[in-house]
Amino acid sequence: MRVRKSSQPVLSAMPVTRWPVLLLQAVFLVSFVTCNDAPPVPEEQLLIEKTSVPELCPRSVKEGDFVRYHYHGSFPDGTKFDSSYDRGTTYNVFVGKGQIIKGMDQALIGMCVNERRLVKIPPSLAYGSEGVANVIPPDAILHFDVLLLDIWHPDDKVETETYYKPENCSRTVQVSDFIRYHYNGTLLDGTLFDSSHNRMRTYDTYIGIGWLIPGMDTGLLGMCVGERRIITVPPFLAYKEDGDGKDIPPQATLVFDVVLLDLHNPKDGITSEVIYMPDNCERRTQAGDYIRYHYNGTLLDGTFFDSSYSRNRTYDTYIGKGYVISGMDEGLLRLCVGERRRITIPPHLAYGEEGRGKIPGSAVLVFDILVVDFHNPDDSVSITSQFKPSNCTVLSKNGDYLKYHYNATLMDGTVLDSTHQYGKTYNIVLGSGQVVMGMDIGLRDMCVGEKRTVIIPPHLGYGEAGVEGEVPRSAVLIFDIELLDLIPGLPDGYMFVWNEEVSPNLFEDIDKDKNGEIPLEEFSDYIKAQVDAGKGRLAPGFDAEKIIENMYKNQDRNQDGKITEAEFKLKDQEDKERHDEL
Ligand SMILES: *[C@@H]1O[C@H](CO)[C@@H](O)[C@H](O)[C@H]1NC(C)=O
Ligand SMILES: *[C@@H]1O[C@H](CO)[C@@H](O)[C@H](O)[C@H]1NC(C)=O
Ligand SMILES: *[C@@H]1O[C@H](CO)[C@@H](O)[C@H](O)[C@H]1NC(C)=O
Ligand SMILES: *[C@@H]1O[C@H](CO)[C@@H](O)[C@H](O)[C@H]1NC(C)=O
Ligand SMILES: *[C@@H]1O[C@H](CO)[C@@H](O)[C@H](O)[C@H]1NC(C)=O
Ligand SMILES: *[C@@H]1O[C@H](CO)[C@@H](O)[C@H](O)[C@H]1NC(C)=O
Ligand SMILES: [Ca+2]
Ligand SMILES: [Ca+2]
Repeated sequence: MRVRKSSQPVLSAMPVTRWPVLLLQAVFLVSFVTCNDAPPVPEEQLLIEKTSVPELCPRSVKEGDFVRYHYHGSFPDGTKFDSSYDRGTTYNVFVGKGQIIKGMDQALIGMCVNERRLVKIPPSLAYGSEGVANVIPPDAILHFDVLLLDIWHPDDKVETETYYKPENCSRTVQVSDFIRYHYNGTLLDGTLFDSSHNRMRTYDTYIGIGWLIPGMDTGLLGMCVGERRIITVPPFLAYKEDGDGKDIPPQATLVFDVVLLDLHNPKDGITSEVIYMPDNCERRTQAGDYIRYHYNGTLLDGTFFDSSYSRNRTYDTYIGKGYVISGMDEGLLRLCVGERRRITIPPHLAYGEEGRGKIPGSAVLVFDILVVDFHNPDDSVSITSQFKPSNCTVLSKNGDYLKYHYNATLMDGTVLDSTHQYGKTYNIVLGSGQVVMGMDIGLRDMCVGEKRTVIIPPHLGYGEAGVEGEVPRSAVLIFDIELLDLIPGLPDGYMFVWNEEVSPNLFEDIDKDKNGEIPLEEFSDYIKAQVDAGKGRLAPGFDAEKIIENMYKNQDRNQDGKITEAEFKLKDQEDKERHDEL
């Protein structure tokens, strides 16, 4: 067998431009023979001309291989006697087993896929002196223009070649896993027959349980998310002698370029990985708590799908009540404020086969979360004393006038407010509704000089609404408080009390000019004088003028701007019965 090497380098991409050259050679040969006017001498030797050789030739035909090829068969004068192209299907056959004429059996040896050969076969290696009735005359030399498209061998196995492996490859595909991947499927000659990209979605399937062709069922095993592989599947592990549809011919070797995007098992639960744990964690979330957290959501391959940060606010929800996907409901348990976790949720505990929005069906979700705060609707105010003076006998109670400093923060340390920045104390009458309920509670039973940390759940703070631009919705508040002054209040319901026995001649005492009636001015002067002399007390923390005015209006029964003795007595009488102001 003589193999003539092509004189020029031949580029695999240029078979078409070679074609006219071949034709010329064929014509030249024919004309040479006819010009000589000699009887055609049967050529005894097989002539092979490699007219196109691909750059890469990972495999070449050996005896026993099965091949698929196209050919154009002609006589030396160029007359066509047969062509696979006319039939639209490749010629498929085992090589070296006598299933084809000897010359072809020999000529195919050593060919690689996409190689093209012009083969000239003498009759002794073709149809001899008999020929084939009506097709091949006796002693015919046959020319075949052969293009090889496929090689495989019955002993072949699935071949996998990983060409990219991510740094972290902790979990790999096992039998019965569910996977999502992208692929480009080509025949061995490079013809694309299918691509998941054309459908704009991943291919999603169980693996190893017969949902896929056998070659893929094994070829995908052991992959990790992010890995890229070439999986070469011989036809007997793919679509066999039937092929599939119009794109996969019978007996075709298939080459899949695969990237794995997602992997889980229906038996999976969630996984929860601590990324950061604060030093102090006295309390952990439990079912029924209300939590505020930030999150970044990605798919397993790192594709971002959602983040609380993009909305500039935390995600807030009750835990364990089915308000969030079940995987998250579970993942939010046993967390500390300030903790960071990575929670990985399989689709059956997330958005299932349907997916939602940017989340594809059957996707595993990865949430990186940061716990901002949490509380329980049953929580009361938590009070921790930070400093107690040794003399802590006079304790604050409702009605007391308190002067205190505070630093207010959120649980994550965000500073909300501080009295120190205004350079003066915050002053309130305890129990009068001047501060949120939680603060009223937090300031109770405190003595001057005491320091406390008061934690206020939102239902005793600023509630679900928060304060626009200042306090987030449903936020737990932390107040560090120092009580600087306490002015005891009056008994409940009193705005003025006498410190000592009331003058028996009260009306006369107040009626300074002794004209038998008391205008507001006389009344006001008198009360203020008593307060100054320490004989009586006005409720601290309120506007004295207002209190006195109210007292006066109470006494001036007919509201004519003066109190008469009769009005005074009447009111005094009632008050003794009703325990009211004066
Ligand atoms: C790989 O995993 C390790 C440990 O979990 C982690 O520290 C590292 O950041 C990971 N690398 C990548 C590229 O994800
Ligand atoms: C498939 O082809 C597309 C488009 O050419 C390409 O982006 C992708 O990387 C290829 N490979 C896989 C595994 O999808
Ligand atoms: C979030 O806040 C940033 C900076 O304050 C602002 O630029 C952005 O528009 C806000 N985004 C939304 C969704 O409110
Ligand atoms: C979310 O991503 C942003 C930007 O990368 C990062 O600053 C933030 O810490 C992440 N949050 C969580 C909870 O992982
Ligand atoms: C404790 O303080 C109260 C009120 O300030 C005061 O009356 C009392 O004398 C103090 N007792 C001692 C032992 O200092
Ligand atoms: C508030 O914070 C400042 C600065 O840390 C500190 O000096 C002050 O004592 C704090 N006030 C209270 C009431 O805790
Ligand atoms: Ca008077
Ligand atoms: Ca009157």
